[in-house]
Amino acid sequence: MTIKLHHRLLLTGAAGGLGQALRGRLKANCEVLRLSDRVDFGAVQEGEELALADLADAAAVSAAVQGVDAIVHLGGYSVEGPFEPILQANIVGVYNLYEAARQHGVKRVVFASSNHVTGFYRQSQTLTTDMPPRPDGFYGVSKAFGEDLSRFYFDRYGIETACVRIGSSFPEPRDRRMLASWLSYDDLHRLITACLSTPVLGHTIIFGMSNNAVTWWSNEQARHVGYVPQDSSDVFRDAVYARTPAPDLSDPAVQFQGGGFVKAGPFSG
Ligand code: NAI
Ligand code: 15L
Repeated sequence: MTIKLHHRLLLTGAAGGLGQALRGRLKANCEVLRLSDRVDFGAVQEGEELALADLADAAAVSAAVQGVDAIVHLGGYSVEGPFEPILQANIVGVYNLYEAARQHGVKRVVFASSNHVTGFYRQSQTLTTDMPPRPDGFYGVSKAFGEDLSRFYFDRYGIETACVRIGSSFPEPRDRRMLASWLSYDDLHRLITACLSTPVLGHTIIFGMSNNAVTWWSNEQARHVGYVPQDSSDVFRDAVYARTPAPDLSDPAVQFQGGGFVKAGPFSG
């Protein structure tokens, strides 16, 4: 059973894929779940409230943050793409969120970072959380900005953040790459719960992955979070191999951890 440590919890990006997956699960963590996105998603249920906000709109973000005890920040541009919308959603947006947290005294944030912060490391490497970012596009750069900004707000204002470098969180791994990067929805919820409940979080980077046999990432430096994954991509391995072609080892999408993101674009227009 999850202990309800928070009275009111804010979930941004609530209308997205992970937001919808977490909406029901996070009700176990709080008395009131405040759902935010820039798109409407219909009626709220018991124990929920709605705060529509575009992340680029500082006043709307401030109103969404006011009165909450902690934030799970999933909202944003979630793939590689042109710089301008990434700038607004992920760079201006994360600044607006942390300024609102500072002004309203919110002391803990779980930030949905991404494996694309380190997408230009090779699939033959094992990363620790203190290795330098090697973003694989504008999207990865924007998440690296969020990680740095949250570290500044911790050092200066004491706002604790877990930067969860989510791998690939979908119902099942879609290809061979995701056998390494997969994070089940239940493990994502376990990870967020651990980040919200560990006594001292500090500013922590943690890879968001299930207990997959093939892995590129070590969470050895984030043991204080207490995240213990229960699921594994291994049960999907045979089916994934059966439906996908053998990898072309000369393809950058196969060589690098970021997969297809490393060759997306250019988006300069
Ligand atoms: P998604 O694209 O399905 O959901 C993102 C949500 O953010 C959408 O509902 C969208 O309306 C909202 N949003 C976009 N721009 C906004 C803005 N300017 N203002 C307010 N809301 C805005 O993405 P998904 O898969 O649910 O991912 C959630 C978060 O986790 C994202 O930040 C993504 O970068 C991150 N992530 C997800 C991974 C995955 O495997 N699903 C992997 C790594 C990171
Ligand atoms: C991400 O950061 C994206 O948000 C998600 O849609 C997937 O593409 C994931 O990375 C991945 O690397 O599989």
